[in-house]
Amino acid sequence: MAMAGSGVLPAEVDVAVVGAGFSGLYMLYRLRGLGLRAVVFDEAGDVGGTWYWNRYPGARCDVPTTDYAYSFDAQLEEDWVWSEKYAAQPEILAYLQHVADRYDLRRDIRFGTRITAAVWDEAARRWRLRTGDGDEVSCRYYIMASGCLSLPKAPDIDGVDRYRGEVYLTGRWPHGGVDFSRKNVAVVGTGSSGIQCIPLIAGEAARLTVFQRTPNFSVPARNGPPPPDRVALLATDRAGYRQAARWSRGGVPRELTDVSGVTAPEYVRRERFEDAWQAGELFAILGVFSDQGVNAVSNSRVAEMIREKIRAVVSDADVADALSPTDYPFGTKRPCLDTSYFETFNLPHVRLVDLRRTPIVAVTEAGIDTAEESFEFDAIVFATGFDAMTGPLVSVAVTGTDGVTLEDKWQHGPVTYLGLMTTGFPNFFTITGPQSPSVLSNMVVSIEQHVDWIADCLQRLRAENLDRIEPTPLAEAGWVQHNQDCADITLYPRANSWYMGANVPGKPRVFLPYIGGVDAYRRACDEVAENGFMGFRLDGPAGSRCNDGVIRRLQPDMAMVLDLVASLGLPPIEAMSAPDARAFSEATAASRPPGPEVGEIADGVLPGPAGDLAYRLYRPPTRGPHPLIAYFHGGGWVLGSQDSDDPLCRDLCVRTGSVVVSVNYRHAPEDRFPAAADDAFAAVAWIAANAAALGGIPGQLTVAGWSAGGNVAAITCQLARDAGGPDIASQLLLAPVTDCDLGRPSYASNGEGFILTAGLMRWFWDHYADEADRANPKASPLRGTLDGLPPAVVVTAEFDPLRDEGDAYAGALAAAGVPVRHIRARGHTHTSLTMVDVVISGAPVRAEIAEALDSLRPEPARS
Ligand code: NA7
Repeated sequence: MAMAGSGVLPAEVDVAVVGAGFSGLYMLYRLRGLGLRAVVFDEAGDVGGTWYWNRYPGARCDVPTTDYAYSFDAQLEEDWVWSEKYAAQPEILAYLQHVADRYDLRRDIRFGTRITAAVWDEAARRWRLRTGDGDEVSCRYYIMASGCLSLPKAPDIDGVDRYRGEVYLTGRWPHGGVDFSRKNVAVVGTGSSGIQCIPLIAGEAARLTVFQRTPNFSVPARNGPPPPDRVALLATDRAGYRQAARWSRGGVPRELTDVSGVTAPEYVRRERFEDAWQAGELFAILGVFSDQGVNAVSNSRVAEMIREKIRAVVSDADVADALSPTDYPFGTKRPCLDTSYFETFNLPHVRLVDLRRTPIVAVTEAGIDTAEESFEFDAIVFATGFDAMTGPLVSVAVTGTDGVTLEDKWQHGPVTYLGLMTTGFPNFFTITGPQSPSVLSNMVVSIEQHVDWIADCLQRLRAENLDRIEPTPLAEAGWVQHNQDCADITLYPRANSWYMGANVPGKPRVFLPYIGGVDAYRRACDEVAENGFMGFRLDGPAGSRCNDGVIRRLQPDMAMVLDLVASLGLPPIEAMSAPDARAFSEATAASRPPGPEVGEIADGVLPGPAGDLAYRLYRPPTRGPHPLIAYFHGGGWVLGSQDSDDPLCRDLCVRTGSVVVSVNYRHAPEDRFPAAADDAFAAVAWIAANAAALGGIPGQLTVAGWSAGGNVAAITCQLARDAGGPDIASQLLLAPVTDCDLGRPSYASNGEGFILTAGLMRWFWDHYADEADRANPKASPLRGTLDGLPPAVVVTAEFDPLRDEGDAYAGALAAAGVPVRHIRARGHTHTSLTMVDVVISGAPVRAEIAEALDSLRPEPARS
C-alpha cells in the first residue's frame, strides 16, 4: 500500500519535483545523493507515473524492457529480471514500486497531491508552489518530472457527457480492471493504446466496434521471453551495453545502416524490410533504410511493404484497405507494436467503422451516432490520446519573472534551451521536455541523461556558491532554430501527429521533440556544461557570470556530413599533387546522388581563346525556348570540369526552368592566371551569340558560377561591361572567390573543419596566380569597378572561409547601384548547396536562389 510522505509538508525545501514516475524517482534519488532537501508531488496514489495510470488491457512498453530500465545502479540491474521482451504494465509498475522501496523514496513523496500553481519570487530567488489542497511550499529549484504523455486529451466529441453506459479512458483505467464479457463494446481511437487493447477486449466482449479516424502502421511485437542475444550482451558487458545506449541515435544500441531505400535493389530492400518485420522492434522498422525519415520515395517503399502485410492478414479487402495508412509518411505518426491487431478484424464479432467515410456526429445517451448509423453500446473505451509534451507543463499555472506564465510564453509553441529550461523561468527544469529527444527515444535513457545533467548542474551551482540559473534569449532562440532545422529536413512535419501538436484542437502546429538523436543531443548538453554552462546566466552570492552563445548553428545534415568526413581521416587535398587531387575529387563525386532528372543532357564543345572548351548542356523537361544560364564549376581553378557540378546543374536547370550550359575552362597549374577568366569570357560570348540555337531566349542570359567558377563569372560580367557585350541579363555568384586577401575574419573562424579550408584556398591561389597578379580585378573582382554590372544574386554561407569576401562583393555591388539579392545561407558551408540530396537543408536555399533569379528577369520572362 502506498504511503504519503510522512509528517507535515515542509514550508521550505531545496528542490520540489512534480511527478513520481521514472523521472521523478530517479531525480529524487540523485537529489538525496547530493544532500539536497527534496519533496516530490504526484496526483496519483502511488509511484509509477504513466505506468500507474495506463492500466488498460494489453498496456506494454514499446521499447524492449531489457533497455527500458534504469542503468544507474548495477546491483539493481542484477537483481531485477524481466519476464518478457515487452513487459506488461503490472510488471513495469512493480519494478518502479521496487525501486521506490529499495531506495526508500516514498517518505519524500506526497501522493494524491497536485501542484496547481508556481510563482517565481525574484527577491527571494525561490519558487512558491501551491498544491490543490491550498498548501504552499517554497523551493530554490522546481523540476517538472511530469512525463510527456500524462495529460489525457480532453474528449473532443459532441455529447460525451450525455452517454449513460460505462465510459473508460485508457489513460485513466480503473484499478480493479474492467469485465467486458457479454458486453457490446466500442473503442474510439487506434493509436498505440487502442491497438494494444483492441485484441484483448475483442477476446472478452460479445461484440466490439472500433471507431478509426486515422489508420496506423503497426508491426507484430513478437513478444515472448527477453531476446537471448540482448540478455547475453547485458550479462557479459552490462556497462558497455548501457554506454552504447547512451551514445546511440535512439537510446537503444543499434548499428545504423547506409542502405538507401531509393538506390538499393529491390531484393535488398525486401530482405532488409523482412528482417525488421521479424525483429518486431520500432527502431528496426524505423531504420530499414538510412533515408526513410527524410526521403519520400524511400519512405513510401517501407510503407507499401507494411500495407502488403496488412492485406495479407486481413481477409476482407475493404477492411484491409481502411486499415492501411496512405496519407502520411511511415514513422511520422508514432508506429505501433501489436499482438494480433490486424487479425482481430477477421473475427465475426469485431467491426471497423471508418470515420473518414462516416464521421462521428455525436455521442448519444445510448451509444455513438455516425453520419450513417446509430450504434448502441454497453461500454465505450476512449483511446484518444494525450495533450502531449507541453500539456502537462502548461497545465500548472507557472509564472516566471515579469509575471509571464508558461502558457502565455508558449502560446505559439514551446520555446526552450535544450528542452531543459526556458528563459524567464529561472531555476525551473523540465525532464524530457519539448525540444529534447524524449518521445523519439528510449525514454528511460533520456530521463537518466536529463536527471544526471540537472543533478550535476545543481552540484556545480552549489560548489560555486551560485543559486540562480536561467538561459539567455540568444541561446534559447538558437536552440529553437536548431530544433526547427532538424525537423525541417525530415518528413515528420507532414503528418497530423501528436508530435506536431496536431491531435489537440487549437494547439499550435510545431514539431515538439528534438529529432537530432540521443547521441547528438547528449553531446550538445555536455558541451554546454563543459563550456561554463554556455548560454546560461548564473547568479548567486558569488556573483554573476554568463558565457553567452548558440550551441548548434550548423545545419544538422551538414554537421553529419562533416562528422563523416572527419571520421574518414582523409589526407588534406593541399598535401596532394594537382593530378592526385583531381583523381580524388572525381572519385568522391562518383558516389554522390545524381540530382533530379532533367529533360535532356547534351555534351558539346565551343571555341575558346586557346582551343575548344567542352560543355554539358542541361535542358528542362518543359517546352522551350528557356532562359539560359552559362555556368562555371568550382574547384579552385585547379579541379573540376563541365560535369563536376552535375547534381547542382540539374537542380538549377529544373528549379529555374533554364537551359544550363556548364562550360569547362583551362585549369592551373598547367594554365595559370588569367586563362580561366579569358576562357569564361569567350564561352559567354559564344553562348550569347548562339542563344537561340541552344534553345535559349536571346537577352535572357545569366552568368553563374560556384566558388572559383563564381570568380570567373563575376569577372566575365565586368569584362562584358567593358567590352560593350555580350549582353548579360543577370549574374549568380555562389560562394564566389572575389578577393585575394585571405585575412578576413571568416578565414579565421571557418578556415578549418568545414571542407574548404584556409590551407586549401591558399594552395588554390598558389597554383593559379603569382602574387603580383592577384590584386588584378581579373583575379580579384572585388577590386574592379562595379557600376553598370548586371543585377546579381550573391549567395554566401555562414561557415565558409569565403563568406566575408562574398558579403563584401554583395555590399560593394549594391553601393555601386547594382540591384543585388544577397542570400545568406544560415548554418551552411562552402559546399552545402552543391551537395544536392545529401545536404537536404540546402534545398530551400536553392529554391530561394531560383526565386531570386526569377525576380531579376524582365517581366514577360518571369515564370
Ligand atoms: P494516440 O497515438 O494519440 O492515438 C489516439 C487515437 O485516437 C488516434 O487514433 C486518434 O485519431 C484517435 N482520436 C483522437 N481524437 C479522436 C476523436 N475526436 N474522434 C475519433 N478519433 C479520435 O494516443 P495513444 O494513447 O494511443 O498513444 C500515445 C502514445 O503512448 C503512443 O504513441 C506511445 O508513444 C505511447 P487521429 O490519429 O488523431 O486521427
